[in-house]
Amino acid sequence: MKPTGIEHIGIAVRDLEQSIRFYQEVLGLQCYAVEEVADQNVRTAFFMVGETKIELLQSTDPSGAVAKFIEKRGEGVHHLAFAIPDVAGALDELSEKQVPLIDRQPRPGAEGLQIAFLHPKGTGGVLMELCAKPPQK
Ligand code: CMX
Repeated sequence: MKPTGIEHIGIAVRDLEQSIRFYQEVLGLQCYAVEEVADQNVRTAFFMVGETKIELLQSTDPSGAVAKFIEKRGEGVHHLAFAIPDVAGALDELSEKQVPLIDRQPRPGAEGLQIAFLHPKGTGGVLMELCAKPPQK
């Protein structure tokens, strides 16, 4: 597999509206979308800084992944997402290499992308996400 770029950097926050204000009013970035991703129990807010996308994540479920992360480690960088042409193919390849996967199949993510997570225990402590545009119908 070969990532073609960083799709986004995911940042876990306690209060999405308060964090949006910081990114807009202090950093001068523009929030261009807010989206709930029911499958992942998060509300997300997106910003572009140059070519790089930042995704803020607030949990919608006290026992969800982002809520647990904040409880254990506090707010902060939560995951690194790679753009990749084919998530299913990459998962097959990683599985053959015994890389611990969280998702064995692509799932629906924000912005209509197909996504899958690799477990941080197999990646040097970084939660990694693979993202691809869904196949055109
Ligand atoms: N980055 C690095 N390590 C992480 C982590 C993260 N984001 N989240 C959890 N961990 C570590 C924990 O610190 C813990 O490490 P230790 O065993 O050394 O203490 C270990 O992973 C297990 O953590 P846990 O709190 O017991 O939580 P779980 O095992 O229940 O879940 C994980 C951890 C990564 C499997 C889970 O968070 C997950 O499935 N994440 C993928 C989905 C996700 O994060 N969705 C939200 C964002 C979706 C989006 O971008 O739309």
